[in-house]
Amino acid sequence: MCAAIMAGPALAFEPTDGALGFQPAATRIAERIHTFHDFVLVIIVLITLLVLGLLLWIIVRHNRKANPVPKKFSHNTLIEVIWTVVPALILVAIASQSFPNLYYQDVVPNLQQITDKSEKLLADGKDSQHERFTKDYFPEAAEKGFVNVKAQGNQWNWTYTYPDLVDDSGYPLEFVSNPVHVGVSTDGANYADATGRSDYASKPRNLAVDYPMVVPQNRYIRYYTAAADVIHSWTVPAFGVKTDAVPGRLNEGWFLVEQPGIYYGQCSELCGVNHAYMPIEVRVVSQEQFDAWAEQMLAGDYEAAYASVDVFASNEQATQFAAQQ
Ligand SMILES: [Cu+2]
Repeated sequence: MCAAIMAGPALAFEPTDGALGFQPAATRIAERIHTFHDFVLVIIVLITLLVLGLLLWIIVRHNRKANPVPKKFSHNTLIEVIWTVVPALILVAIASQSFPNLYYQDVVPNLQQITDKSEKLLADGKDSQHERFTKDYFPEAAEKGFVNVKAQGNQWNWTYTYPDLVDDSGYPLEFVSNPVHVGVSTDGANYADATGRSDYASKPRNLAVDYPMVVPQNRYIRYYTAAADVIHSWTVPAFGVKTDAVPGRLNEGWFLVEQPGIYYGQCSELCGVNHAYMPIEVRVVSQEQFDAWAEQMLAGDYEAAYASVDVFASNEQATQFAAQQ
């Protein structure tokens, strides 16, 4: 049991009361977004202070009493050059940080290139370069290939499909992920009826689902989004991931999570009356747990599969467990 807990989800990533800032980053994508956010925040604060200072200066020094006879010049070439060039440079500075992040997140990595580059850097003895490279790229995971998952938005739940996990008749693993609670009540009658579980009171409201998306830790996850009816958006804040799910289109993205845990998100594109009640729950588990879960799901034993990844009865327990580490 102890070993099972040790290997199980250890952190809960969800909104918390009174929190300021982002949920902790669970992926390199989110880390880079947070760094970029902090960088832009400094620029924003400096500009705001400058504008505030100029305003105060004008209010105090150039009001009617302090400055009864205003000067009447209409041009100042130097100052016009400054207020054109400096903002342009600020925008270039922001873009220089923003575009690499966009590219990093938007382009699904070429795993072969990652493996090759990692091997080449090591072979050339460029250890420090290799260390920097492995901050953003994960050669060990790249060697294992992608885990593919499709998230289809429906009014109002998500369907997850694992095209690589195929049963004996050739059908891929596919299941619907329904919310535990619907609406403002914490009543989970539908959930209890459907699953036979009675733990709905301990689940985070409007975040928990009956059958979560499950992925292995330290693997490149390539996800696709699609929609059955209207536009939805598949979002997990701790991953720094948000991809529109558009009817008739297939969008894609990727993430890699090192830390096992329970990660929550919500549909982030207004999609109708129950938009607030189609949450996203991702459980990141060890490869062994993932394989066992997949086998049970393919065999149709959803409850046993769920139990195998539900090492913690509640997120509170998961958080407490993580705090004790
Ligand atoms: Cu939606």
